[in-house]
Amino acid sequence: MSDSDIEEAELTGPAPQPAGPVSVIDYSERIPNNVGLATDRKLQRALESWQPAFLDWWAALGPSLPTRDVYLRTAIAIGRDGWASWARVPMEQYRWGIFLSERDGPRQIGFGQHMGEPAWREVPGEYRSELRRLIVVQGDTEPASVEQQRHLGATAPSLYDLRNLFQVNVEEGRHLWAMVYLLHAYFGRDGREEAGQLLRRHSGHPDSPRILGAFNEETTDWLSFFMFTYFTDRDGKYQLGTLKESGFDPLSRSCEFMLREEAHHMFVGTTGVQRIVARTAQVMAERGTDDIWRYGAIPLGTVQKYLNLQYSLSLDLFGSETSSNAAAYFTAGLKGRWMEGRRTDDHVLTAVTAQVPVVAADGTLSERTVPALTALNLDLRDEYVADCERGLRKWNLELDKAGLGPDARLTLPHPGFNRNVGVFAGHHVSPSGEVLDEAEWTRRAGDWLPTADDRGQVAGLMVPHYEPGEFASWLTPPAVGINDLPVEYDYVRF
Ligand code: BYC
Ligand code: FE
Ligand code: FE
Repeated sequence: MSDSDIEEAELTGPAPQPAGPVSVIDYSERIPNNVGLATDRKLQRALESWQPAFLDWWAALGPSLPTRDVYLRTAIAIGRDGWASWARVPMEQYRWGIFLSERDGPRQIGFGQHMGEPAWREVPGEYRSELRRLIVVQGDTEPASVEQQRHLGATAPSLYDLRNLFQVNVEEGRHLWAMVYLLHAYFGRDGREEAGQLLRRHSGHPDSPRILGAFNEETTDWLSFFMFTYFTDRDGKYQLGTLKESGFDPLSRSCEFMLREEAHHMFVGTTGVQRIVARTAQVMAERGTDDIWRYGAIPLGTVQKYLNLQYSLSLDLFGSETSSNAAAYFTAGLKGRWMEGRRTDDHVLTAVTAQVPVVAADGTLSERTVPALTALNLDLRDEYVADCERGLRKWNLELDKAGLGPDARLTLPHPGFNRNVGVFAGHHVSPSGEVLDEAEWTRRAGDWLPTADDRGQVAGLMVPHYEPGEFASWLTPPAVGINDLPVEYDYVRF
């Protein structure tokens, strides 16, 4: 890190900011916030130049379906009512705000070598580049998902679902703002440079792709979207959960606030897949066959293939099972564990070991012992997998309820299946955990992952349903509408 970096860090230090001249723009109106934007000239200048670039990006790579307005929840203040203000909003007028969760009192770092010290209100010089890296990686995923989902509006199964898609999209846009705020307020010139780059990398771009693998994949259709919000947004939930523990207090508080919004994204995924499975189960039971394309429903085998793909892509997002990066982040107090406060160990982990998987040259799977600090990516992944299982139980209940036999079940594939990151990368592992040779993998991959043909069949069902109360044939209507409104409300107007 250069001296000018340190200088900038000091210059751009945190609140309390000196009261500047009263601005001509009403910042709390245009950019709702609780970070003192109205009196922070430096931050205003940075955001004033970034905001037009953001709006250009939103127009070019945000939702492509033209609409008049959408029934949206907007965070306009931090309190109980303010964070969920409901209204019909033209999407380009959505107010992307900047919010930090509020704290009762001073907070202490809860893990690592700085355990017990007061949480940092500015960036410690020695951790500047690691913190910036974590914030950039987090920030990069948010606009990436908007890009991946941009064309889904054209084939929405209902206005209710269309509205949920747009709600997720604007909130991912706000999550980008949350990370850009941190870069602008705490990282000086290189923070501003990174904030610009977040709008210049694009999902799937051959020359400047998004940073993490899953965010360069196509979200081809609504089955893929619901799997994405279930599995990939859930990685977001878990990663934000670890950053919420961070010793860098502004990051911790940003992530805590983002997690509130993330709950809705989890809801969209869980209930979206559940409604598909419910329809599938119903049609399978009625027709006595699992070949149900011709009845306008999605066969369970196809649902399983999409699940296999999105789950394995999402497991890659946790990084390698053993990672010196993860150990360093934890020891430095930058990134904690899931529910760090509820763990009963010493929160330092220097004297503990953990088991991680290994694949031998002959394909045998076993485990080896490593320092627990280096196995923290796996620790988080294990928490995530247990959470994923909970949704699967709900989905399988739909199959149970329809009276289908024990073979009609969705399952999570083996963690080694279809992996590109970590110990399983470079090996071919079947969903049941057998290590296969190249030839056998090639022969069977189409049984486990969506083929062009599967995607084509799914695409055939993706026709838009824009009449209020109308739903596509391949999923059931939701049990209730949004914010106590009826299911048949016109959540989106054209
Ligand atoms: N693709 O040491 P390793 C969300 C890189 S989702 C490509 O094992 P580490 C959202 C890695 O960066 C949550 N590259 O990894 C969801 C490293 O590169 P460098 C996003 C990958 O650092 C839906 C190298 O490989 N937030 O919010 O321990 C919609 C060695 O890896 C991948 C975060 O991820 C991959 N999948 O852990 C909207 C939190 N995996 O550094 C939003 C911040 C690894 O050698 N990020 N690599 O150049 C982190 O904590 C860590 O960067 C990771 C990786 C957990 C991602
Ligand atoms: Fe997000
Ligand atoms: Fe999300």
